[in-house]
Amino acid sequence: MEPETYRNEVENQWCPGCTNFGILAAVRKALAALDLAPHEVCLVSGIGQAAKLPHYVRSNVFNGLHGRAIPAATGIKVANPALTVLVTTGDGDGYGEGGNHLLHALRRNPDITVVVHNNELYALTKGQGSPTTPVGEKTRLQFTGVEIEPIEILATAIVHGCGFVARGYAGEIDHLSDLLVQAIRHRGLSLVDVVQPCVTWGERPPAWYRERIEKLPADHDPRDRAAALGLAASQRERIPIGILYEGPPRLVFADRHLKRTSGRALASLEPVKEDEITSRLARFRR
Ligand SMILES: Cc1ncc(C[n+]2csc(CCOP(=O)(O)OP(=O)(O)O)c2C)c(N)n1
Ligand code: SF4
Repeated sequence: MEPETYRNEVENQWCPGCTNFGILAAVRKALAALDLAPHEVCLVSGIGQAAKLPHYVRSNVFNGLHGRAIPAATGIKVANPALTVLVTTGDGDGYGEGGNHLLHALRRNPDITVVVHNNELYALTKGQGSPTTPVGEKTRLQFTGVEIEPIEILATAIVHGCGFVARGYAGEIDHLSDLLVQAIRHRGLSLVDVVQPCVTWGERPPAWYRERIEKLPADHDPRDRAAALGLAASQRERIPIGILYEGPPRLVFADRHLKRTSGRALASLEPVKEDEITSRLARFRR
């Protein structure tokens, strides 16, 4: 496979120069590196600029409600475990509206990869503060500055024993694509937070982030929970990128279901006949 394999004809709606293009390139590159055919992949999203990414990839796509990508992705993976399932979401969609789903996905451990385009704003709705906007930052809505602390979601993921927790940068396409390859290979929930400056509404230009981004030192051990927690906290002066944490193996959500169905996934079963559904519904009505 080549990254071009995943290109389609859908017209792109992002602003010229948007750093989301870097994430799109990294996703296509990672899928090619894994030699996955488009029909073997399902990209799932909610609403937002980040959530448009699946529109621009030739693969299976499910685009649902704001913040609700994770439950859909979890269901898709349970129904058809052969699919590689990725969620692409924003910090608003994924950590705000969908924050509750992410928290419980950390408990359920579905075998999906969640890629968060973290531009520290609600960009599609014109730049309001999001759960990751720093305190004091002035936005289109918070004229005098954001007053509440940003959410520490990577630290939360580590505390919950998430098997793969990483931070990438939209401007480091090769590095990000390599992170995504490893995240997809990991069996269980993988969370990849991607620093993604918004060139239209963001307070700081990509150059501000570029100066602060630094790859994790080669001697960082991702199994070292205490070190990972230190690196996960929102950082303004140095922004470390790489695999922060790899938790111990845990039972994967779909496996619980496969145990109950003797290993048969929903996608492999014969469709239920209409009169069988009618008779089951009739039993509930009694
Ligand atoms: C239930 C609901 N609430 C609010 C909205 C309006 N809305 C659409 S996109 C969006 C913000 C998305 O922000 P984020 O997830 O950070 O993605 P970005 O656009 O920054 O990539 C909001 C609030 C909506 N579509 N549905
Ligand atoms: S508003 Fe920001 S995040 Fe959205 S497309 Fe434009 S530059 Fe990209």
